[in-house]
Amino acid sequence: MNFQKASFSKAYGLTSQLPQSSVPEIVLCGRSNVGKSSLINKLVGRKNLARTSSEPGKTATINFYDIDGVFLVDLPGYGYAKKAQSEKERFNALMGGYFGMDRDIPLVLSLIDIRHEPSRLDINLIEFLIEAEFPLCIVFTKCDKLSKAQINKNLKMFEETIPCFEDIHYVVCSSETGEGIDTIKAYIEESLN
Ligand SMILES: Nc1nc2c(ncn2[C@@H]2O[C@H](COP(=O)(O)OP(=O)(O)O)[C@@H](O)[C@H]2O)c(=O)[nH]1
Ligand SMILES: [Mg+2]
Repeated sequence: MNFQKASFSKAYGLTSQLPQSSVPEIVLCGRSNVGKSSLINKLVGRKNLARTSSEPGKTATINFYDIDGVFLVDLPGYGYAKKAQSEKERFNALMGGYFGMDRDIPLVLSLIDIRHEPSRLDINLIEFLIEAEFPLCIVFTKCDKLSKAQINKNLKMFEETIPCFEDIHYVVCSSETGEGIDTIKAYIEESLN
C-alpha cells in the first residue's frame, strides 16, 4: 500500500449523505485535539492533507481520504465542552449513523492522548467498539511530550482505566518524531489482508 498516494476525497455533514461503502474504510476516532489530523498527515508524509488546529471544536464532518484505493475516515472529534447542544446531537447522530451502517471497516484506530486519563467519552466509545466487535487498535498520541518513565507509568494507568486493555492492540506514537508510525502502517496493511 502506497501511503503517499493520498488525496482528500469528501466531507459529509450528515450520514444520509454517505454513499454505500465500496472499499475498506480505516477509521480514526478520538476527542478534539487528540492528533487525528496530524496522524493522517504523518501517515501520508504530507504537511497539510488534513487540516490541523490548535483550536478544537470546528463544525463536525466525517472526512474521507483516499489512500491508494482505501479510505481513511476521519470521524468528528468529540468532547469539546463548549459545543452547543444541537451540535452534540448532530455529532451523536453522525457517529451512531456511521458505525451502524454496515460498512466495510477492517480497522478502527481509537486515539488517546498518552498524557491524560481517558475521558468518559473515550471509554464509552471503546466499550461500544468492543461490544460491536469492530477490530480495534488504540493509538496513544503525542508520546514525544513524555519521558520513557512517564510513558510506562501512564500505560499502567491505562491498563486500569481502559476496559479489556490486555486484549487490545495498542501503539505509542508521535506525529512529531514519527515514533510508532510504521507500526500503525503495518496494522493498517495487515487489516486489509
Ligand atoms: N507534540 C506533539 N503535538 C501534536 C502531536 N499530534 C498533534 N499535535 C498537536 O496537537 C494539536 C491538535 O492536533 P490535530 O491533529 O489538529 O488534532 P485533531 O483535532 O484530533 O485533528 C495541534 O496543535 C498539533 O500540532 C504529536 O504527536 N506531538
Ligand atoms: Mg482534525
